[in-house]
Amino acid sequence: MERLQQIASQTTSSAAPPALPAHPLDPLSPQEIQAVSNVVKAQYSGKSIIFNTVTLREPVKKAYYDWKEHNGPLPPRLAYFVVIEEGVTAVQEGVVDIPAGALIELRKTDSVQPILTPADLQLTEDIIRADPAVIDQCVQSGVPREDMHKIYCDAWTIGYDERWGASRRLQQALIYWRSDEDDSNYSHPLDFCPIVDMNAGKVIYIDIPNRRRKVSKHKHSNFHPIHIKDKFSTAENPSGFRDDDTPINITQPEGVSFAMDGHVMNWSNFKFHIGFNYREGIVLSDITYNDHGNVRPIFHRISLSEMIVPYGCPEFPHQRKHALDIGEYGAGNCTNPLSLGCDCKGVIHYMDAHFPDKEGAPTTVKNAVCIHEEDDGLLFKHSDFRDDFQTTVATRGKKLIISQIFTAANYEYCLYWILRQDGTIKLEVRLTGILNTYICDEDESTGVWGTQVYPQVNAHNHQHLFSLRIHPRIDGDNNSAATSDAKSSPHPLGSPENMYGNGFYCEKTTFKTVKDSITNFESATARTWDIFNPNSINKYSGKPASYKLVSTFCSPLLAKEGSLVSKRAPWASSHTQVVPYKDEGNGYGRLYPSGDHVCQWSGDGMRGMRKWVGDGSDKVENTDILFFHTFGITHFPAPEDFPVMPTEIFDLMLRPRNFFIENPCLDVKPSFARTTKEVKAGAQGTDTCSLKVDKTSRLAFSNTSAAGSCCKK
Ligand code: ABN
Ligand code: CU
Repeated sequence: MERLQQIASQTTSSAAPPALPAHPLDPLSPQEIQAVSNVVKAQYSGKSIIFNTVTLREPVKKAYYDWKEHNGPLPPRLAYFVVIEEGVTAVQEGVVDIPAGALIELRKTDSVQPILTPADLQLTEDIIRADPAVIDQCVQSGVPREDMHKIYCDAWTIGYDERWGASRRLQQALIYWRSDEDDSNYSHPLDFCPIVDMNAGKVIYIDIPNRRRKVSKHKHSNFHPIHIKDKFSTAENPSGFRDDDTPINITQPEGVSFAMDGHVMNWSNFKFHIGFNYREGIVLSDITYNDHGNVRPIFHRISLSEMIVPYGCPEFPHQRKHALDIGEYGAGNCTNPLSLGCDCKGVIHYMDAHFPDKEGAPTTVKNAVCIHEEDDGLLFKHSDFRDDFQTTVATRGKKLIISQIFTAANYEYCLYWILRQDGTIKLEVRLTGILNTYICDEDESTGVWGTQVYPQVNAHNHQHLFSLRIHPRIDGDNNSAATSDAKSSPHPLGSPENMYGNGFYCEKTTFKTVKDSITNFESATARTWDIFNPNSINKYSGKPASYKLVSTFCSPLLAKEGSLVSKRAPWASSHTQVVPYKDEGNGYGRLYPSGDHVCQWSGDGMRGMRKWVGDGSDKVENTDILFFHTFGITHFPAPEDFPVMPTEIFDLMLRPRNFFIENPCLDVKPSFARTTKEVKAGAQGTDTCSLKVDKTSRLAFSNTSAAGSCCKK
């Protein structure tokens, strides 16, 4: 059980406080991070500490809207921190009031360990390279003693191993040999697994399999231009790259159509705040839509709150491979700096992200969040067949994309939050990077648990499951949720109610309690889920204003109930859970469904989603709710995924239904439109797609101008 000890403390700093941010949800500035570290260091003076986390403690919802909508005071500007103290195993966490320069909370939490930071991961590699027992194992694997600089490891949190529990801060080192520095290392996994105590700075154990395997001597498979040349170069094509690659650019001759006021975005009737933190990465808050002058709230907060990548090989110690990447490493901590024209194409606005280093000094990931627009194809179109489609309207849309990419050791997760002009919000995940690999002997079968993707390289089956946390605020705070199933009429063919047998309808089942909300995707009924305000009724349809969650990439969790994986991810066994919102626990309420601290949680006890679900009796109808959605894919690796995976794409969307009284994007100017009367009068109609406006569209195989070619004249 978690032991929580409250230590009263009021350490204050005399230094001038840093400037307040423009908006209470803005992430901490570098100056604020430094100010928080100073307060924390003063508290721990004379002790040896490492900074693990310094981040914004977001204002609770009520304080935020009191300020925003009711002229209330600015919510307190608070920071949450975690430090690791030499010789102390517990998580030491607290809260600093930044303007006051005061430590206002400090506590120790046992039975878990703090999140791993990128600095922790790098340290482990140095530790294992210098360890005599690891060196011996490398020699047994066929790596010469003097080649330890060629040994690399992906340092994973141990997950949970009952031999040590949470008594020490542990990592499992998934270990590889790099034949040379440009080898990605995943072609040459080794067969043993050192366990490293992070605080002691040493290897405490090595898991060695019964069957020993010598490191593969096959040349590594790789993907950089130099390797492509090696693989595919010919006399006619020395580079080895396919030669039909002409550039495609995104141009916006008049600049972007969004406006940013600090972190607040205004785009095509949407207004919202873009936040970013060490853990969830991008957070979208206070999302509203301006419905012809009526500013309507939609969502209070949306983020990816957790994920799990459980591997499916049942042989020890592979059961430990189940990364809860958001809670154990952080989608923010692992985020990449993005580059213009490569990761992000077009006219880009970037946001940096700031984190503390080990000493508590601010560090910056430049260009952590990319914000840009792209063409979104047709938004709507109709032509009248009666005059050969000359009466027509064709309106192109654009989309706003807020994205980040984080590297979870071997994998890259590219996250795109996409807004459409019809009020839809999409989340697209692109999964790329490199498979996690394990060695197999030349004469060994991978069995059903993995696939040989390259000689002597076994890639185990695994899943990528995410928990999307939605805090809805559709037309107000009191919302409900329901399943929405396509059902055929219950009445038999030939009956008076269904004489011709063709009847079907949409069955909505509203969740009254948390228990009702534990549901799964059903492909047979094309199940979607509605989040709605029962008090805001559409005047045409008579149905409540809703946002519909359309999500079909819904793999079931394959680990058994009661397994370590299912216990540590209590949210992953069902595709939805709805719980009441509460300002409780570690500050801002109910954020993390595998608990506030995930590393080395055994999965026992009441925390995260298990605690929030409780006995399932909490009411979730017409109240302030949190909607959690588990989605993702099951990955059976194949050679096409190696040596680097072509992006695998999965997505979901939240669409307005019965929210507007008509198509909400009728006011987007069409590319081309002519009414029947205009056609008859030979009039021009509306034309924004000819080359008078679009200077770049042209015919592919002609140099002549194609002015007006998109539209029949
Ligand atoms: N996929 C596990 C992981 C993530 C980040 C860093 C190291 C390991
Ligand atoms: Cu995968």
